[in-house]
Amino acid sequence: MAGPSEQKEKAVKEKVVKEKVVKEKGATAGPGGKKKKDVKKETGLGLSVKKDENFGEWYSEVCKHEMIEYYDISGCYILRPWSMAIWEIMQTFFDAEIKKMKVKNCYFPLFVSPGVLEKEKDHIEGFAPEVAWVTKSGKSDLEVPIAIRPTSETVMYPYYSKWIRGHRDLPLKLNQWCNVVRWEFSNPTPFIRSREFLWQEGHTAFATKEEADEEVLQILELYRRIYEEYLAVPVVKGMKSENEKFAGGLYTTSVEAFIPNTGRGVQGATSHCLGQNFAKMFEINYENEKGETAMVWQNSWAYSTRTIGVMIMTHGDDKGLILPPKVASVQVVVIPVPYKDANTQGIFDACTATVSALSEAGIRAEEDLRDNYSPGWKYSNWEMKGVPLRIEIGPRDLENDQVRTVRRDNGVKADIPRGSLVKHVKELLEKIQQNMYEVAKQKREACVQEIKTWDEFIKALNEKKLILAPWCDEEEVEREVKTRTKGETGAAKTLCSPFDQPELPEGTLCFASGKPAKKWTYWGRSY
Ligand code: 87F
Repeated sequence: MAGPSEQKEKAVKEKVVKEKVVKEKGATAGPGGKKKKDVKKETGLGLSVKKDENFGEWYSEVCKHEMIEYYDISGCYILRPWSMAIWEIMQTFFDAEIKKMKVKNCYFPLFVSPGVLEKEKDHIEGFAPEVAWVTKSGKSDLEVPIAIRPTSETVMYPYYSKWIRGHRDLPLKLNQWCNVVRWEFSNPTPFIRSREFLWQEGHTAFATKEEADEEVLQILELYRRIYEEYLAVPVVKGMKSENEKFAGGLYTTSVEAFIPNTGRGVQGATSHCLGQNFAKMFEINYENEKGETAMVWQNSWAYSTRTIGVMIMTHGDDKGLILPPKVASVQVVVIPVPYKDANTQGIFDACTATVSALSEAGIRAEEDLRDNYSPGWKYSNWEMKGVPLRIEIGPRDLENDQVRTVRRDNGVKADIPRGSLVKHVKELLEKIQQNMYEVAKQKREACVQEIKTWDEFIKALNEKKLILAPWCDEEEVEREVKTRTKGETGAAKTLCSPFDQPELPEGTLCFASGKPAKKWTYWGRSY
């Protein structure tokens, strides 16, 4: 029988063809080679597809305005300032929070020597086909090829072993902000599945399991806050199944999001308790208070630029992106609406004064005074880019000492007096943030389907539901469900068992095996 790594190699070969197709779709024609559709796109007026009609194409188009640029290596994307700014805002939040927890930042090299990578053979086996290697320098072969980190356990833990000697060296809490490379072969998708991505990886070591357990949940809560408070995306906190957990660890917790349009779950971030598995492998021992040799308990945790993809998929509409105010690099765009014989300079000055007042109050505002575009064109362009609030200033607004606000999330317009500009704009931005979360949550709730039987499960799966099912929690049963649901669009699997468990009445049976159910678990296809 083929081992996991052989199976993956086979899958790899099969998918190369697919990959080429994706690449062609992603690439835009160069100068002189523009297709009609591309020219239309470049005017910035409107998307060529609707979110409900062709989600994949819609997503790709939305990303191109101006979050990412496709690159000439499949699965790699350029993060443009519009998306990088979002990453930086989340980074500022998370970095400050982990520093409060006494986590320190560090940086380890990008390269891994084959020896160390081999060391944790067992858990690396399934991942091996995704590891990228450097085999040459210039034209000559390297004596020993070196791997590019897909994650940094093997890079870091040899040094944990060196640095941790006595109980006073614990806890050791390190984090690094870096890029990692996983040579994925399944359908690359900007932000969601790319071959190189940015993340933070936290790696901590403790004397006791209790301390490790506590940190796992503290970090998970920060991940929930990134999604819910910053990206306005509702997530479920829960425990991964034995099949879906990080194989090298003890248990894996995650935040899971759901994309109603595709009916797919998406793992938002993971916080693992590694137990003592890596401590054994890398001999991370220390002398405890009693003078005995003891092994550390470890955790690792990460979130990546995937967060941005989940946000785009959740909120975007037929006009383009919708950015939650808390992560938008431009929260308010101010657009002059001059008329032929109106006081154009007065309007421009009012725009500049508005931006100054907002900026001074800590609101990220910009004016668009370009004279080569009409106001209407600018409206669409900034809508496409997802700016949460637009302010228009025309002759009538100048006369009435007011500005016109237009919300990106629901299109609602309001005239507000310039005298209380800052107060009103702050309130509006908070309302937009709140409303985006509420709307996303309602849409997700509408997709949740509680089921009890196999038939109900299959029906709900076909209806793209987020399935909540009583489960016996047996690995073999999850594997069977995967086999039985295999098809074009991928198999169904567990997403997580929510920490917040609904009541499970005595005698409830597993939907798949008919054995007594142990817990409620979310199931679905996933990214
Ligand atoms: C791909 C290639 C090689 C995921 C891989 O989740 C190894 C791996 O170990 C691999 N893809 N993983 C699991 C990563 C686990 C863990 N690492 C630290 C995290 C959080 C941060």
